Amino acid sequence: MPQLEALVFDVDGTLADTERDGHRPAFNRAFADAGLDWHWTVELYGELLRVTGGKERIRYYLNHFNTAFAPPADLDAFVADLHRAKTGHYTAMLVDGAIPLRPGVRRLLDEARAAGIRLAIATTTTPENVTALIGSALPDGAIDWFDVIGAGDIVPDKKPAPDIYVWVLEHLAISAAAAVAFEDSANGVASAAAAGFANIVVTTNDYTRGQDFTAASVVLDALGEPGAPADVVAGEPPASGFVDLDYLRRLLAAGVPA
Ligand code: XBP
Ligand code: MG
Repeated sequence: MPQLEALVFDVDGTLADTERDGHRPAFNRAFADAGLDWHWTVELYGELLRVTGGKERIRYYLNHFNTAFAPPADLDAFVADLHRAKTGHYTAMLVDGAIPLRPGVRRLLDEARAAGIRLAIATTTTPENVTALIGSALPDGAIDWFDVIGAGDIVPDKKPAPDIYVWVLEHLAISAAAAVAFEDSANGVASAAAAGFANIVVTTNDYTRGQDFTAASVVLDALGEPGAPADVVAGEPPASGFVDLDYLRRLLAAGVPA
């Protein structure tokens, strides 16, 4: 039976609720800077989240929601410039510590580190955004808690493609059977499952609740904390009320989706 060796975390929506009040306003500020009258509302952004990757999301918006816009000759450079400005706004926002980690995340990171379980990140977001969030929400030097950080354009195809999880597993030099993936979205679950993960813990949020999480081991509203148990949507509830290493080891032993 495989031993638990690593926890692999998605970032946006999983480590922290970054989309609605972080990435979305950062996109809007970049649009305003560029003199564009585009505005991504909370509702529209929910539609746009169907596509992962900020540059890909801008193109998806133009192709499906703003077809009247006459694109400049060099669309790649235009999108890249907008996205660079957006990353600047987003990381500046995080310097102020504006977006905390989700409940239970810090507790689980601490428990894993104390037990010698390795930590990794598999995300679609830009690497600077990961550094900024970790720097803002965790103690100095916490970026080094993570052995492997797979982010952004490091792989050709973003989630739901398996590329980023495959890349992280290769760099951890372990098999998917010895790891647990933490996700918040159907795109993320599809990516991890296609990379071979059987152990996938989903914590939903306002944008992802109700998505298809068939390939997940368990679906909860949060990781939970002592005294603040998680609500379990599908799968075996943690006996303690919150996701801890003991629960994750049981998942690994069971090895079957919810
Ligand atoms: C995250 C994303 C990212 C962020 C924005 O998806 O899709 O695009 O929304 O960051 P996941 P960038 O949580 O599944 O990894 O603008 O840097 O792409
Ligand atoms: Mg996510």
